[in-house]
Amino acid sequence: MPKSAFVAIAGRPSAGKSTLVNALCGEKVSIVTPVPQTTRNAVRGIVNRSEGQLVLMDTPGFHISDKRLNKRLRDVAVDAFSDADIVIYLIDASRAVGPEEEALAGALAAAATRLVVVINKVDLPGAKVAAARLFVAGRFPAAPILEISALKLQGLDALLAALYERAVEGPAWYPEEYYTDQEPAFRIGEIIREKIMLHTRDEMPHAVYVSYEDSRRASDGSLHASYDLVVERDSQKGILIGKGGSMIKRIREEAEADLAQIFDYPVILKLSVRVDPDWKKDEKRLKDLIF
Ligand SMILES: Nc1nc2c(ncn2[C@@H]2O[C@H](COP(=O)(O)OP(=O)(O)OP(=O)(O)O)[C@@H](O)[C@H]2O)c(=O)[nH]1
Ligand SMILES: [Mg+2]
Repeated sequence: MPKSAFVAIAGRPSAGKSTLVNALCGEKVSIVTPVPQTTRNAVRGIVNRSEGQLVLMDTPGFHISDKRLNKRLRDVAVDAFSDADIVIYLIDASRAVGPEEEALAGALAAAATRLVVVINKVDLPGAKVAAARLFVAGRFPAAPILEISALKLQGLDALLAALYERAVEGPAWYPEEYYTDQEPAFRIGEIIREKIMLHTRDEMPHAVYVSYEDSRRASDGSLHASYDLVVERDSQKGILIGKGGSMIKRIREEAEADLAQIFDYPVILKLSVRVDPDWKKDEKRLKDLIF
């Protein structure tokens, strides 16, 4: 009888959670940038093997802040840890353990019996693996500790073996050919957001949301999709458009190139920029965007 499990991935911003989901699924499921708090949703990636099905739940990086957006991101992450059968606690060995790690470990106390601790970025020369081990051994003495590099695909077979060992017999939740359950409109919006974050990371990585407007299939099979890039201020609108439209063109072209790898039909984007100074203050909007 095959096994199945929901596996949430917990970690500080930029710990490598989305990189790990993509590495385990072998596909670009979740966007990755060097900017902390890139992921805003509990994005699901699905691993299908002869042992059974793992549904991986990527989560927003756990960050302590009173801002509405951060609170919403934290709620989404904590909900995912609470619901999961197994929780991967991903620790970034390239950074020192600090108050944020302490707070996350505190939030994971309720999941202590379901934890698999994974120390990431061991490929980096300055990786503080011993310090990370000491930290978790003090807090979660019964949890297994594995070492990986999600980027260099090291240690992933041992991690999968540990996850399948903990999964229980049960039905697959998704058809075997699925590696994610995201709707195309959401996925396309995320790829656009990734390009925005990569190219405007110093100016406004968190000021933007990407709003799906509409789409249609052309007779040649291509998908024509319109998105609004919503920013908080006029000055940000200028940055996003760039000189003579150069920035928005670059974002569109790079997103279309990625989408050509993901979908088996061409995706043609129409991007517009608009300003909404209050989008982050609107509780309902945040709930619609961050889930
Ligand atoms: N050297 C190295 N870099 C890594 C590794 N895993 C992830 N990274 C890098 O760390 C950065 C953040 O990776 P993400 O996967 O976006 O991290 P995340 O935890 O999803 O971040 P948030 O969504 O912001 O919480 C990116 O620049 C990755 O390339 C690793 O194993 N080794
Ligand atoms: Mg992420």
